[in-house]
Amino acid sequence: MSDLLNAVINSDEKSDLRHFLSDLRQQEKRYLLRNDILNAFANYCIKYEKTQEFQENSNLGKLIYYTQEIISEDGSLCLIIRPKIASQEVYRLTENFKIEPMTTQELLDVRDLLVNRFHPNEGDIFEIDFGPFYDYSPTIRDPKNIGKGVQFLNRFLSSKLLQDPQKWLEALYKFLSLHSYNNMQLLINDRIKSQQELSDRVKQAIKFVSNRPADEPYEKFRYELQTMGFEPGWGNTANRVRETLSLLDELIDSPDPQTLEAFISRIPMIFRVVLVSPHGWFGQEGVLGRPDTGGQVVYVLDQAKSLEQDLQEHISLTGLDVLGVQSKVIILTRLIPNNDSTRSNQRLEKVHGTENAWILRVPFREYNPNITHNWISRFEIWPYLETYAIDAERELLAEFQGRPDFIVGNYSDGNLVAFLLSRRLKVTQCNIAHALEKSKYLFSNLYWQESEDKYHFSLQFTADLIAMNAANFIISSTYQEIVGTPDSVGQYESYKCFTMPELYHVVNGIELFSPKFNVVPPGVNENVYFPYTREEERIKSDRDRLEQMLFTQEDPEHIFGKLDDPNKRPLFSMARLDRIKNMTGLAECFGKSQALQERCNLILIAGKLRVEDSGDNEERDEIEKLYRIIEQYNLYGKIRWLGVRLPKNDSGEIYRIIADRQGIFVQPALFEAFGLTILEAMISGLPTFATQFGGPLEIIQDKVNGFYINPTNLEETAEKITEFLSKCDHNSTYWQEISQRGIERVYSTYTWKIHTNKLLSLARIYGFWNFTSKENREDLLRYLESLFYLLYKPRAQSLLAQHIHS
Ligand code: UDP
Ligand code: LCN
Repeated sequence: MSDLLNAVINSDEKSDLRHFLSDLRQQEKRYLLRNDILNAFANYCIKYEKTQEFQENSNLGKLIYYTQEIISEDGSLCLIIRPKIASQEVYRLTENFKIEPMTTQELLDVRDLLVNRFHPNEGDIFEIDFGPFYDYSPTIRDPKNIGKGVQFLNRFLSSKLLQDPQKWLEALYKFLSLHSYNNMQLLINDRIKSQQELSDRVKQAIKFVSNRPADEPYEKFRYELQTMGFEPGWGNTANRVRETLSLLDELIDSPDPQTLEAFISRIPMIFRVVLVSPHGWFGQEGVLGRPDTGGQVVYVLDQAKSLEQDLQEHISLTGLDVLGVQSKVIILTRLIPNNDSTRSNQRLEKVHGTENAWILRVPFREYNPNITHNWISRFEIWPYLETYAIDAERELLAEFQGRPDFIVGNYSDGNLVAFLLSRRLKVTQCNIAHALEKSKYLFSNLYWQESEDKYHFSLQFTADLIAMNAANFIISSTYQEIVGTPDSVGQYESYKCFTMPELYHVVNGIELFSPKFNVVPPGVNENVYFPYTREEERIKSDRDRLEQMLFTQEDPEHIFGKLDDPNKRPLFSMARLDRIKNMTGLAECFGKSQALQERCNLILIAGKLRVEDSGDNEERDEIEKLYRIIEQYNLYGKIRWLGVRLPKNDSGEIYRIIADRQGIFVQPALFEAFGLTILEAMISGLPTFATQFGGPLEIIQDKVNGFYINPTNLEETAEKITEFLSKCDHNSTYWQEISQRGIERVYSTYTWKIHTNKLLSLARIYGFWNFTSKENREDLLRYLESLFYLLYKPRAQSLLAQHIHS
C-alpha cells in the first residue's frame, strides 16, 4: 500500500492529494470514517470537474477506496488503510508529504490523543495481546479461506499423522480409549494395549464383520467383538461397523483429510449438549419480537430441536440406542420470577416436538430482588454471570446426571458463561455471536467512558475478548461476520486492534486467520415456514382469519390504518421496531415514491402501536417517527401497521398469504448481522429485497434469487422495487421465477439439517483437536483467567454495588 501512497506523492496526482487534504482539513470532524472520506472525495471530484475514470481508477482514487479512516493530528494526518480483507496498514502523512509507517501502538495513542485521554507521563497503558498464544498454532494463509477452519484443520492433522505417525497414532489410540456413556465403556477396551495392537486388531475385526450378513444387527456379534477389544459404538449393523473400522484402518495406513473427517464424525462422543443463552425471556411463546430477543431465541430453539434429532440419528447409527443411550439437549437460560406472562419463572420446560430437549432456567442470585426478580437488559447483566455459571453448573450436572459433552454459548453473555462452564467442566466450547455490539455502536470503544453508565461496554468488550479467545471454535452465520467485505470491516475483525482509552489497548485481540472460525449459517423452521404453493399443508380457517387481520379487520388496539384498496399488491416487512431495523426508513421510502403507492399497499408488522405500551426507549422513538412519516407523506389508506405479537404458526402463514397476492418482502435494516426473516420470506416464496449491509449480501444472490437494496438511498430503493414490479407487468412469470429461485436457495443452503450436521461434525473434530493440543492451550487459558479475575470481575463487582444500592 505504501507503493500506492508513494505513487500518488511522486506523480502529478500529488496536487490533487494536497487539495483534497486541504478540503478535509476544512471539515470540523477530525476523525473521518470511510463513508465520510468517500463522500468528501466525491465532492472534491465534482468541485474540480474530475472524470469518473479519475475518481475510480487513478492512484489517488484507489488509495481513497482502501482508506478506512483518517485522523487529523496537528499538521499531519494518520491514514488507516485496509488494502485487503483482514489486513491493516497505518501511515502518517506529514505536512510536507513525508510518509511514515506507524505501529499499532502509535495508532492507538493517536486515537487516545484525539479524545484527550493520552497520558504518556503517567506511565504506559495496559496492553492486551493474544498474538503470542497463536504463534504455535496453525494459521490459515489465504484470507478467502478464513471461516473454513475445519477443512484446514483436517489437512493439518492428517499431515501431522503422516509426519510423525508414532506420536499421532498414540494420541488417536488414547483418544479412542477415552469414551464412555454412564460408565459403559465405548469403542475400545483394555484388551487393546497399544497403538500397534490397535492396528492389528482393527484388521482382524474388519475380517470378522466382513464375513457376516451386511444388515446383521450389532447385538448379534457384540460379544465376539468385545473379546477382540472392541466395545459398542462402531455401528448398528455389521456393514456399518465394517465401514467405520475400515475408515480407521485407512487412517492408520495412509491418513488423508477426508478419511480423518469421516472417521472422527462417526465417533460417539457427543450425547449431552448445552446451549447457553442467559439474558432471558427465552421461551417458546410470547417472547419473540421483544428487544434483545428476536432472532436469537428463534435460532437457539430451532437449533436445539434439530440438534436433538441429529444426535439421536447418530446414536442409532452407532448402535447405541438399543443399549439405552439417549441424547439430551438443554437450553440454559435465566429464571425470571416476575415473568410478565411468559414461562420465564418456570424452572424446566420441554421443547415442543422433541423427546429430550429442555429449557432449564436458573435464577440470578438475589443481590437486590428489585432488580434480580425482573428482566435485566443485556447491557446490565454482567455482575451476575460468574455466580450464575456456578449455580448453572450444579443444575446441569444434576439434570444430565453427569457432565455435558459440548457447550455452545450465544451472544456476549452466553459466551462468557460458556467459557466459565467449559473451563470448569473441561468440555469443548463453541461460540455464536449473533451480533457483536462493538461494531453496531459507532465509536463505542473510543468513547466508552461517556456511555459506560448506559451500556457498560468495558465489561462487554472484555467479556467478548475472553470468550472468543477461549472458544475451541466459533461458528459464524456469514463470512463477513468474521472479516467483512473488501470495503467493510468484519464484526470479529473490529476486535483485532482497538483502544479503550485509560483502560487498555488491544494490539492483537483475535487471530482472524485461526482455524477456530467456521461459517455455519442457520436454517429456518420448515414446519412453520414453507412455500405458499403447498396448499394441502395450509389451514383454510387460519388463512381466512389472518387475511382479514392483514388487510381489512378493524382493531384499533393492535392495528393502525384502513386500506383504500386492500387488493393492491402488498409490500410487506416484519421486524422489531428498533432504529437499526429501519422500518421507518421503509415507510419513508414508500412515502416518497408515488409509483410505489400507486401499485402497492405497505403492510408492516412491527413493535407496538402506542408509546405508552413500550418499555424500550429506541422503540418509543421509532413509534413516534413512524406516525410522523405517515402524517408527513399522507399515507392514510395506503398503509397497515400491525402492532401484534404473532404465534409462530401464524407468522408462517402471514408470509404465504402475502405470496398468494404476489407480494414482496422488504428488509430495510441499516445493518443486519444475518437476518432470519429473509430466510422465512424466501422459503415462503416471497421475492425479497434486503439490505446490502450485512448477512443478506451472502444469503441473496442479487437479481438471481432476490435483490439488494441500499436502505440509506430511499429513491434508489424505491426505483429497484418499481423496476421489479414493471418487469412483473411485462413478463407474467417473472414474479414466479424469482419466487422459485428464492425457495431453492433456502432449501439448498440454509436448512437446520445442514447446520446441525456441520456443527456436530465440528464439535467432534475440535474435541479431538482439543484433546491432542491440550497442553498448548493452558497458557492462553491462564492469561484469559487473569483478564477475567483482574479486569472483568472488579468492574462487574462495582456495577453490582451500584445495582445493590439503586
Ligand atoms: N419476529 C416475530 N415477530 C415480530 C418480529 C420478528 O415473530 O414482530 C421473528 C421473525 O419471524 C424472526 C425473528 O423474530 O424469526 C427475527 O430474527 P432476525 O434474525 O430477522 O432479526 P433479530 O430480531 O434477531 O435482529
Ligand atoms: C441477531 C441478529 O441481529 C440477526 O441478524 C440474526 O439473524 C439473529 O441474531 C440470529 O443469529
